[in-house]
Amino acid sequence: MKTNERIIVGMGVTGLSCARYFRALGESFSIVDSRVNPPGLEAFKAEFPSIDPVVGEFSLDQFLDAAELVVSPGVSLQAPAIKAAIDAGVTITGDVDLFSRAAQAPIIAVTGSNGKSTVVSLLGEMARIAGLKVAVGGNLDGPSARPALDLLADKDCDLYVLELSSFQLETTSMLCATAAAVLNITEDHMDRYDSLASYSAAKHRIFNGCGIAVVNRDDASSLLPKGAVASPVSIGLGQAEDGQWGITSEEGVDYLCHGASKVMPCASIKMPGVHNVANALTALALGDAVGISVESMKTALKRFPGLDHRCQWVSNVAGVDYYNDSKGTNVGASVTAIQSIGDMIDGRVVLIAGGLDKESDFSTMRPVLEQFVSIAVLIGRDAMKLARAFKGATETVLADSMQDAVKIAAAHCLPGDAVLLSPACASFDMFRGYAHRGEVFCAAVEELK
Ligand code: UMA
Ligand code: ADP
Repeated sequence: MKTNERIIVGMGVTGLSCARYFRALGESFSIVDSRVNPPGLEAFKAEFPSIDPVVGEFSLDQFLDAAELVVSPGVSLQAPAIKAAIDAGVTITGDVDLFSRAAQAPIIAVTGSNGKSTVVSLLGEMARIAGLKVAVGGNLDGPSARPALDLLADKDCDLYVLELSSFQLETTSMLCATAAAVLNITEDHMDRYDSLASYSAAKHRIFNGCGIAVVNRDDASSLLPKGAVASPVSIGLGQAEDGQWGITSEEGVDYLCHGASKVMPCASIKMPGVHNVANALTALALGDAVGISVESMKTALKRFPGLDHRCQWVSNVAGVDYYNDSKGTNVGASVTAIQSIGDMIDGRVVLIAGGLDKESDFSTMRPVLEQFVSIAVLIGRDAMKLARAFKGATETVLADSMQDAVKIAAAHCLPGDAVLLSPACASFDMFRGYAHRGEVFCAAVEELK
């Protein structure tokens, strides 16, 4: 017989937001975490003194008895105890599902392998400039990060803008976003998925029940799966058909356009790089879908400088530009960063890459390495894996620390070249996270002066 217990699985940011949500509704729950001493334990006990968290290896019996598991994104649905509960018919949900059922304002949702944080932050700016009360959160991290359920606390909210990861979408059955986008799909988190197809299928759940689906014409894997119900609007870097978003050229000037009508010159977008032109088009398509005025969106595009650690210009030292793309944590992001920076400069790119591999295929970087990169300075636990994959495409050299990597990179530059930190790897082998890695890079660049 089931205990009819609702169990929150995970005591991270998400688990805590779920606990607060159920408490506000007066609904009972228990909470578990597979770690013996999860980082949120003390904070949880202080906030919920009457609830006894269960920590340590998941209990299969407890899960099989449960009525519902509210699973945090960091916990795989393939974990044996979770999988057994699913097979036994226990309901699985997640914070985003709970959020979508409770939200009283339109939702814009964004997923994709790369560009999510940039697009949702830009949309937040667009909505604020248009005078809307907007709440931005979800997977988005950084100083103002808020898990989805915490956004419900904002009273009289006009619009929610959510960044969603494939992990969050796995537990989201019917999001019902007013407008949703899959920006692009390239390999990421292959330590958690058995194939690119299953990772992609998780991402496409964002379109379940959605009004307007925004897809990327230039990335076939972002396109709608067969039988999807949402009406698609596409963006792409070529000419756009009626109702779609794209680029048009007139007298040598490139313009963002909506069908045949010009919106603004691409050069007026403050964020650097051609990938940010694609991000701008997606934000325009999503903003337009919820009725944000084009004038407000143009103003935001002219003002928004982009987020730190994303192709962020750091400094010019001795005629060499230094860019911090520490958030380039997968191969697709680094390929884009190399291409965007490589296209912008007269000289060559000196790449600093490496860290903790997520079972990526680094050989897919070879074409951009050949085209733009004079040397790759490799750091971190999996530096040798990158060195093997890069062999013959560009010269490589190993460095022991970020400081050494920056010094070696500087020594290989000529004026007009650029040094780009875009690791294509996670950072936790050497740093507290990508932001820490980016800060150490910026400090090392300062030391060159
Ligand atoms: N964990 C366990 N056992 C548990 C529960 C968690 O070992 O029982 C581990 C997980 O494997 C993971 C860590 O604890 O290593 C945190 O997991 P979590 O689900 O508790 O994470 P939260 O603190 O709730 O943060 C999550 C997102 N993290 C992940 O998906 C891993 C945050 O995205 C997100 O900002 C937050 O919810 C609010 O929505 C971060 C992230 O790295 C930024 N996301 C990945 C990415 O962007 O690539 C997907
Ligand atoms: P996410 O939230 O999906 O990780 P971010 O906006 O934080 O995305 O950007 C992470 C990195 O991805 C950037 O530093 C850049 O290298 C790359 N990137 C950003 N936008 C795009 C895009 N539209 N296509 C491909 N790569 C991108």
